Amino acid sequence: MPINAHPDYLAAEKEYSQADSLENKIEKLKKMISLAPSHKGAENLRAQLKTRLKKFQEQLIKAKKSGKSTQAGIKKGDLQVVIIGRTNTGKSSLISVLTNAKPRISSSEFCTKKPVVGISTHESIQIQLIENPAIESENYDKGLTNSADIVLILIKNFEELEKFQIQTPNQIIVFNEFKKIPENEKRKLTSKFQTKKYNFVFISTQTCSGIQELKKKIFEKFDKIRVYTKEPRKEKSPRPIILKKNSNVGEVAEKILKGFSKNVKETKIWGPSSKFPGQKVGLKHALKDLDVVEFKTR
Ligand SMILES: Nc1nc2c(ncn2[C@@H]2O[C@H](COP(=O)(O)OP(=O)(O)OP(=O)(O)O)[C@@H](O)[C@H]2O)c(=O)[nH]1
Ligand SMILES: [Mg+2]
Repeated sequence: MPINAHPDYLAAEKEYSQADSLENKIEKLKKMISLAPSHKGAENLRAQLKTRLKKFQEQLIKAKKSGKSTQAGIKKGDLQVVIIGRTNTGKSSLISVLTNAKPRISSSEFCTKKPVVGISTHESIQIQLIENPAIESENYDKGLTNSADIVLILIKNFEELEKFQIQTPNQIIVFNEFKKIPENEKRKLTSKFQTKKYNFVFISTQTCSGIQELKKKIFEKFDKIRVYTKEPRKEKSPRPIILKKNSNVGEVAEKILKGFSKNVKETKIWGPSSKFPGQKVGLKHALKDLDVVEFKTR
């Protein structure tokens, strides 16, 4: 090793190579720079690292401005819900109630520094939930919120809501009851939410009250349909395919496999969009939630 680097530097280099987001890369690169050898022979190395750091920092500014997600490695699911809120509103608690994710839950502030991803299964479909780090922190990922199908805004009191600039038609206000709210108080809050035409639900991540109602609301809000597929003389698929509303038969085939629609010889359907069970339809036939589609290929 010509530059004679310290083992700490090599360890930092390894961490850098494993960094999964731009922010993370910058952090690790800074560490590498601080641990890089200071002798003359390593001048080139130090210069290279600094140039790289500058490049990443510029990329980050650009990404933040454009509102694109800077997180690598989160593959967007068909149904994606992002939880946002101020620190200590119970975002990590909520994602651990709803999904298989086990993030750290703590009364110390800004505990979650990177998005947490979890999967929730509801009526045989999988929903991807993500906890976005606290909205008032530098780790908050705006791009993630922008690309979500549904945004859950988690609050502990009504006043918190005033601080949110985000207003999307696909948001649900989730009021986390840290202390049980008396019924008369709840009625007052409910009318406040209703005046503002908010879609809202009261929950508690501790007692799990309201969690079923929240799941139902999430599910209803997706502008998607579930379509089962089957092969002739076989049972329908155990899991439905998720498609946007008004998708047609051709789009189902393409979702199974790109180019598959060209091989389809005949299609039969069962369910809400069919006139009768086993109706033969063309590729342009628009489907409805819970239809079953059977493809016969050439
Ligand atoms: N009493 C009560 N405490 C709760 C409830 N939900 C969360 N907490 C507590 O509130 C604190 C913060 O919870 P977290 O789930 O870590 O909050 P967070 O929004 O993820 O916080 P950061 O990621 O640090 O921004 C923890 O001490 C939780 O135990 C609730 O419904 N009732
Ligand atoms: Mg958290």
